Amino acid sequence: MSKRKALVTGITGQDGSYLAEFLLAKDYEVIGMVRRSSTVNFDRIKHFQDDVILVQGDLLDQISLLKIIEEYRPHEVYNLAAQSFVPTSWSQPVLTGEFTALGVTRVLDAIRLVDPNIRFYQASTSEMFGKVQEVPQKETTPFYPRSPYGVAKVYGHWITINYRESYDLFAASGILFNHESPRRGLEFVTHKVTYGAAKIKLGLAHELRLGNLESRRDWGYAGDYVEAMWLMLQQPQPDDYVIATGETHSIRELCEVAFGRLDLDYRDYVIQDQRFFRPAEVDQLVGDASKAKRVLGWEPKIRFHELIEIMVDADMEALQNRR
Ligand code: NAP
Ligand code: G4F
Repeated sequence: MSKRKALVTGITGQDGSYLAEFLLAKDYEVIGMVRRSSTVNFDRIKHFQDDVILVQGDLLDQISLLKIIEEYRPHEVYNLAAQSFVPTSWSQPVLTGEFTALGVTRVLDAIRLVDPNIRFYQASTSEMFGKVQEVPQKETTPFYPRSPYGVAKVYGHWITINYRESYDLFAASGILFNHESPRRGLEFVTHKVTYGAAKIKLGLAHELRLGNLESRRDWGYAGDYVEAMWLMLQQPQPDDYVIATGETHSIRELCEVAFGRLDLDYRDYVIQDQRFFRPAEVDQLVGDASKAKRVLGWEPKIRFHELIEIMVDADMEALQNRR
């Protein structure tokens, strides 16, 4: 029997790298779409780079998407590419809309034109709930996005549902709450804190400047969450699912755990800085993933404390190896 083929946009990102590893372990042929850049940014995928096919394409370029899908004829397409950093969405709102909103339509149109039997996964987000209308948030909770990023993702979510209903595509939207790992970008708060704490422990920094310490997030482990993406595309019918741990913690608690792992008191080092506050904040997110548990049989394995400790330990090791 020939191998199943999956196209992953955003393969160089945190989730793309874990998903590609997961699919390779399931014996998929993995095609990863990468943007051309003047220097390679394959840090997260270099350990399996030779096991996947990397092809150049961009969410801004319809022809590149059409050509890739036409040439490789994947059975499944995972659209993970996006401008994913919330603060950048205020400084580059139009570009964020082009990548994160319209980019989804470009991928869906390419699928519709080449082969409507291809199964499609859209990387939606708890940021769509924004100023939350219900606690905890589930699939039926109304959206109230609080950033240009959140607004763009609401478009991506609804165009996925619209193409499912208009063209009968197998298109699923995963509403994933924050998920982290040692491969998380350094600008996101978990990694900023774990890396910052490790640098302070090693005498490489003396303070850590952060924004709002009171906002709360439902943080899970990226390695667990990519399995849920795959499960969504193995169902008899396409649908939308919340993926979350059901626990919520503040940035202050995150600091306590990360610095505590290194026997440090975060209050001696963390400074609040207006530069890192947002024009509009999402104060609290906590998800109800009971539908994913019931239908997909999915549950998170790694919880908040363990996750943060894994990240601190990985940062300590990486910084020590660099010395
Ligand atoms: P990430 O680390 O920021 O990765 C984003 C990926 O998108 C990178 O591979 C990036 O390529 C690629 N990309 C950006 N613009 C592109 C374009 N115009 N054309 C082609 N590729 C482009 O994000 P992540 O944390 O892995 O998240 C994956 C997806 O899940 C994103 O859509 C994100 O919005 C969504 N999401 C994430 C979370 C979370 O907590 N991590 C939660 C919910 C939803 P370069 O390497 O070239 O920049
Ligand atoms: O880590 P963050 O930047 O993640 P945010 O905004 O929740 O977005 C992430 O999760 C979403 C899922 O809900 C994804 F869709 C999105 O792509 C991304 O992966 O910020 C988390 C919280 C915010 O309340 C922020 O105000 O941390 C607060 N924070 C406090 N100080 C900070 C900082 N965030 C950052 N990045 N840097 C700070 O210094």
